[in-house]
Amino acid sequence: MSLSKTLELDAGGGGSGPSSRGSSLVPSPAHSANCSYYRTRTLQALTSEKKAKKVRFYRNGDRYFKGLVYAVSSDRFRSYDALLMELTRSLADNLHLPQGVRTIYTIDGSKKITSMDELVEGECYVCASNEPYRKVEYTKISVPSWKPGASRPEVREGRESKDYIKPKLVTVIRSGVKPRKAVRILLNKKTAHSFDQVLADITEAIKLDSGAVKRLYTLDGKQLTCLQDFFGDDDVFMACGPEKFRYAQDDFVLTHSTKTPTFVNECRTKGSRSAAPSKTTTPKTPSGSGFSASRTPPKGPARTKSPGPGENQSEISLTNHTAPFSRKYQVGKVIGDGNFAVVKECVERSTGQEYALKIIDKARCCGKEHLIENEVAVLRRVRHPSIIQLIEVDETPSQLFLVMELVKGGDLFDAITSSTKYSERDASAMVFNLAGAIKYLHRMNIVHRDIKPENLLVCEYPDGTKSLKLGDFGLATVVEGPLYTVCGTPTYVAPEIIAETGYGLKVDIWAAGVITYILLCGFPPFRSENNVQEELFDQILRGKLEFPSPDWDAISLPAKMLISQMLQVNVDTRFTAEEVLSHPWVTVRAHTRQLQLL
Ligand code: PIT
Repeated sequence: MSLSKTLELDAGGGGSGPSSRGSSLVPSPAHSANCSYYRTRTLQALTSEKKAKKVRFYRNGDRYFKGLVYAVSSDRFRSYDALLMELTRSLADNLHLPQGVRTIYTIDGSKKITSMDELVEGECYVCASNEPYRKVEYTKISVPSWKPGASRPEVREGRESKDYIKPKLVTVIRSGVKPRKAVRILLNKKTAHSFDQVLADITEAIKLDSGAVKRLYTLDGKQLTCLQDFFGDDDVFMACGPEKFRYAQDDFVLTHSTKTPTFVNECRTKGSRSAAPSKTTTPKTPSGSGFSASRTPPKGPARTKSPGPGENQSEISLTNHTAPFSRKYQVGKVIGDGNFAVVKECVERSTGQEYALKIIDKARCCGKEHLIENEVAVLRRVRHPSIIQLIEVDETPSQLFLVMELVKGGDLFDAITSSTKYSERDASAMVFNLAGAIKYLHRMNIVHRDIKPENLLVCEYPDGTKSLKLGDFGLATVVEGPLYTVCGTPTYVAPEIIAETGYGLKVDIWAAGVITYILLCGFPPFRSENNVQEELFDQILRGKLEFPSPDWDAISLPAKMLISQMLQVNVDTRFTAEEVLSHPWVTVRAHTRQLQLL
């Protein structure tokens, strides 16, 4: 499930789209819609290095911007596309890179970077939209003293833009033998000035037996090296003195996924002595305690648990905000991630029932709150066999938790990459599921706006049959009039979105048409051979559909007819979801599948 490959740009047309801010339509080599699109991602996934590379990014032609340092790793950015999105989020605004970060140049402009693997530890790069590289003495704007071997970290952060600092409550646990101390610290622009100062504050708070806190690690063993590392996906850290960090993941098995230190034995608050829960095991809690056990999506706004006594966030607090959640669920491995969310497997302790848990980092979706609100509001309203079901919602001051139905077969993107194309029967069954989900949404006037293979999960049944479930409602919204917000993913984006003439429900049918085409031949209908987004958009606007030989020679005429109807540039002649569902290519095969199942 993709959580990050989505683009949004307000066209500023006074439309009724949810965003009124300019952001960016971000292209990506991975979405450039040429035939190597799928292979690109797979190769990247295979070769990308796990270890983070510290690199600095400048803005093309910007003489005053001192650059932003990122620790780039395949853990942090699932793809090059996700990195471009993140850079867009941090570097682009109405003035700078208004079309988002689309190209990364080497510092001298001699080469374009096309994958994360090409980034070199300690090097500087220049981010551009589509314009050519502009020569500026970038490295003289800011001396890159953060390079490997540079002495102290204070310089490396002193002059950086600190835009990434958003209020965030972190938990720091003393490493070493149990019982361990843990403290909770609020980081924000007032409390976090430099990496060293935060280390000193943590030292003061946690008082390691071995003296000062020298190093901090995430629970999966990655060392924090700069202030920005506090503001990533992790919010629980291990603090070490000069001694060697002993990484014992099993120590955290019960809790580390929810990032909840229920193994904490001893806590300190500022100005108070320790007062600690004295359990090292996860407490057994009656099911439902502190949490709705209902499978019915709760009505009304997401519940917010207001801080109780002693939970003043400006102090180091004893309170563990996620405790009720981790008592109810055991959280497991990551099954998807993105810019400001991660999806993990989880198990309801009382029933053994497995779910998917989407954890949204509130600090990182600053300015995008309307999208999260839309997502939750829409998810709460929907219930359909071809749509991922929301089970319940909870939140802490820093995170939002969406417990959802678990689908274990991966997403259609991965399925396509491993099997290239499908039989007409399989493809038709998938279109049947997808069109069913769309019909249901459209009846409620909900437009998904980001239908693509990454957002379709594959359900595998014991008899070997498969079906699709639609997820990621991050861009979904209720249609009350023409929408103008430019969003989606280039390969699947409908012409009326690009034309900015106002769009509605039928953009989902267009995307479904693109997916149907890909399912049958393995490549998208509208492509730019040179990876140029303008070229791709031009193809989409023209809507000239071809079924090139030999790939399409063996495909039936009804399949081609249906795709042609779904990919009509003219919205009025484009099929509705109902028309797709009653098309012979779908009904015949759907019936066949039903028979197979009997
Ligand atoms: C799964 C398995 C998986 C991902 C998901 C569910 C995610 C689903 C999802 C994500 C959203 C959303 C709705 C559903 O709005 O790998 O069972 O962002």
